Amino acid sequence: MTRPAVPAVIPAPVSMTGTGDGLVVPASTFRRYTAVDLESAGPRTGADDLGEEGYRLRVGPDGVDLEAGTEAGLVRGVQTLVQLAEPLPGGAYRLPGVEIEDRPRYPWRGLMLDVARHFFGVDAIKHVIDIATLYKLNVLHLHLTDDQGWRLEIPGRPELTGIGGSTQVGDGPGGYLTTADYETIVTYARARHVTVVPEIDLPGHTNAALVAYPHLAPSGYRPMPYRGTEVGFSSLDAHNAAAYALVEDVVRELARIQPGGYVHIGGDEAHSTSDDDYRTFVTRALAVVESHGMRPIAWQEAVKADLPAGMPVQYWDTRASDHLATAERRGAALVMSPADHVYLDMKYEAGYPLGLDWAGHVDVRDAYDWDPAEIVGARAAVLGIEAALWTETITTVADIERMLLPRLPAVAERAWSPAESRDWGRFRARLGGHASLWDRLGVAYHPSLQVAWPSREFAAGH
Ligand code: TNX
Repeated sequence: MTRPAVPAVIPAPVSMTGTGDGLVVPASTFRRYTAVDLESAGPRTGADDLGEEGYRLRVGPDGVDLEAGTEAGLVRGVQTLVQLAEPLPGGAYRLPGVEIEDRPRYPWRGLMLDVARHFFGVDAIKHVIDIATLYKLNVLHLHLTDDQGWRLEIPGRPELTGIGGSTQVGDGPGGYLTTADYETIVTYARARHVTVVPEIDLPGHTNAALVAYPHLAPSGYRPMPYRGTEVGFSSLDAHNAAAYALVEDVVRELARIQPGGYVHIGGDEAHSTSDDDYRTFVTRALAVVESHGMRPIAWQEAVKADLPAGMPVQYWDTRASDHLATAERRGAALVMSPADHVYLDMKYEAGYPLGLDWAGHVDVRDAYDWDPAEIVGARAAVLGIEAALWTETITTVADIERMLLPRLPAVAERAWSPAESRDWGRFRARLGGHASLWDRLGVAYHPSLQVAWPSREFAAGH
């Protein structure tokens, strides 16, 4: 007897067995992307052994049985069903017989999108959420402010977006999310059990805010609209009470929209802020965040200040290992974004038309073949993994797609699947199997030579 083939589900489930006969379901069961008509999957919540996001899925000739302890678990299981469904001529789908039991390795499986360097609006962000959801990510970190633009409307602060939102890298018009836009995004994400983590980058990366409010700059610094890509020159004045009033207004609005949620206060590359001022600023900003009942997170540089115990810190700059050591020593919870593995704004290879290369090239294997345990000490508290897409060179939705695919599924597998299941040879074949899904969804991808694409013509233009 031959064993039934095991389908190419990404991230790899904890356990999956092919059981032979499956079933054929009508096309109406699947809606575009990630939705399945749950009625026909006979979903049940209340299985309390599956954790926050786990699920159990059985497909056989008699039907589909999806079980989870939570609605989030059901949503994750539905993504597996979407990936299992193989289109048949005529519009129906074939589901293979399988038994799956699955749950994530890490509770934080994120993607950061920079909407400050180039602005992307509601539709583009929803599309990114769809792609992230397909690979069972649960955090969308939005980098909302930087030197080149301020992208979130704040009540009572029309200059932030009216002036600060009018620039971007290059000569485009910029743009910003209204509060209503932002709430639409949060609601759309929440329905998919994805948490939006807004980042307001402080005290550096603030030139756009300073153009709106020049009096918040340290003396001697005259803010001018900035459309370049070099950073590290801007800072809010840590000794100006009005700077903290700005932080207060922003955090109050974020707390109104997502009570009890995260606020990412940035903290990276504040090269023009003295260490003393940095500590002063970050400490006060953290106090503002906490006073509104919100949960702070920051980039790794924030370990230079005193952080509340257990506060998550996002590790990105592999050149600064002292930050990592300090974070570990202090018992910080780490969100792992090592640039040489998960910075999806890095070029795939020399000459790739999009992206940067300061952290080297990141091809699919770099994104897949690593583990947090190889970077941090055994006792470090790893909260999860987050890919990052900075947009200095990214101007269209198709650019975003080509940078995310096929690398984001690789990062997602690192974040969800058991460390022991890591197997590059098998992964590159499973990943190749997803090209037909991307084609069906009309999503562009980079046909990296590292991936074992099924024998098919490389369609020109991918
Ligand atoms: C570093 S990562 C930055 C960003 C850039 C990115 C480009 C981080 C916290 N700061 O400002 O966009 O490199 O790769």
